[in-house]
This record gives sequence, structure tokens and C-alpha cells, in this order.
Amino acid sequence: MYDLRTWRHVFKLDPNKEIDDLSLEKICESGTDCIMIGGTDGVTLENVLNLMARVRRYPVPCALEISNIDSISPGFDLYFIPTVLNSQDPNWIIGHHHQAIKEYGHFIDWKEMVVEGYCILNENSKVAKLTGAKTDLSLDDIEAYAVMAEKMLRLPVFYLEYSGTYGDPEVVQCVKEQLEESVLFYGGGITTAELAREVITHADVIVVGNVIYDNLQEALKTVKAAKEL
Ligand code: 1GP
Repeated sequence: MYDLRTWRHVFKLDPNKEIDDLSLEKICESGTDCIMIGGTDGVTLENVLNLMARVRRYPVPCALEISNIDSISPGFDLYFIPTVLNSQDPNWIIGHHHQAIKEYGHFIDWKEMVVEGYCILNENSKVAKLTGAKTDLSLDDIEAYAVMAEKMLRLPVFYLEYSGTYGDPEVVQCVKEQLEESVLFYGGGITTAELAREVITHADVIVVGNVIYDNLQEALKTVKAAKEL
């Protein structure tokens, strides 16, 4: 089993985006702690399986972050199951999960599942729109979600998600101070080593996505930045 407490860096690959073999090799051999496959739209069983098979050539842990029931496949090392704590639609908190367990519960190996309590904070992101996230939150609101994730729901991961934009490091710091057990993931807008270095001083794990496709060299530098602390 993987100890998320030792992780610092995750690359999130979107199965709906193209990545050539050489770029993928560099990402997989970068020293990152995990390749997480996940996205918001256009995630199909076909593109998930295709990307998994390509990542599987490398010894790096490969996880699926489940975005819809139809694209779940066996063969990953780990499965991240998001629950969007600040969604206003119960489907994204427990509804889809309930349906999935009802249909496939007997196949699930719970030792491979990691439930992530998401707090989505970029109102313009696709994921905020899709999940109906209430993003106009005060710091007190955000901290309360973190405490709820850890103390009430006992979730292993609390995920501050600014997808597509760089968040507020002070928010990350304050949230970190609320957590004793849950591992704090931060994702959103990490486009340089400098930003990676800034967030990792507060977050336990940084998740780097878009910059892989926009500027591979900068993306690769975020690994060392996250690990040198
Ligand atoms: C998205 O948190 C990740 O789910 C990473 O965000 O794509 O902005 O790096 P970016």
C-alpha cells in the first residue's frame, strides 16, 4: 500500500488530451510520486485504458481519479474517488458514488481506494461548473470543510482545487494548520518551479496538470522543486 504522507508531487494527465511518447516518458521518469489519470470532460474507457497502458511501461505508481462510472477500469495501483464537499448537487457528494457501489460494489477492493474531500475554489473552472460548486467561500468556510473532511468524515485526503488558476498560498497555509491526519493536496495553476516551491511549503502534495501540455520543461522542474524542501 502507498503511504500518501511520503508523497510531495503528482502529475495529473488528462486522458482527453494528446501527449507524445517522448513527453510521456519524461513525465513518468521525472521522479514524481504518482501519475494520476483524470479529467473533467471527454473521459472515456477507451482513452483511459490507452493512457494507462502507455504509463504502465514505467515503474511509477499509476492511479485513476474517477470522473465517471463508465470509464472505471481494473489495473491501476490506486483509485482516487473525489467527493465535492462544496458542491450544491448531492450527486457530486454521494449520489454517483452510491450508484457505483450499488452496481459494482462487489468488485471493489477498498484497500486500493482513496477518498478525496474536494473543495473547488476556481469558479470559472470546468469542474466547478460541472459539479455546481459553491466557490464564493470565506476562509472560515474553507477551513470548516477541511475540519469536516478530517474529523467528521475521516477522509485520507483534503484537496484544495483551483484547477486552471493559481490559488492563494495563505488559504493553503491556514487550511494546513487545521489538519492533523488528512493529507493536504493542492492543485491549480502551478506553472513554474517557483510556484511549486511556494505551495509545497504549506501543502503536503502538489498536483500539476495543465502545464504538462503547455510547457513540459517547466512542468518537469516542479518535481525537483516539490521534493527539495
Ligand atoms: C486539476 O488540480 C489539478 O485537477 C491541476 O490543476 O491543471 O491547473 O495544474 P492545473
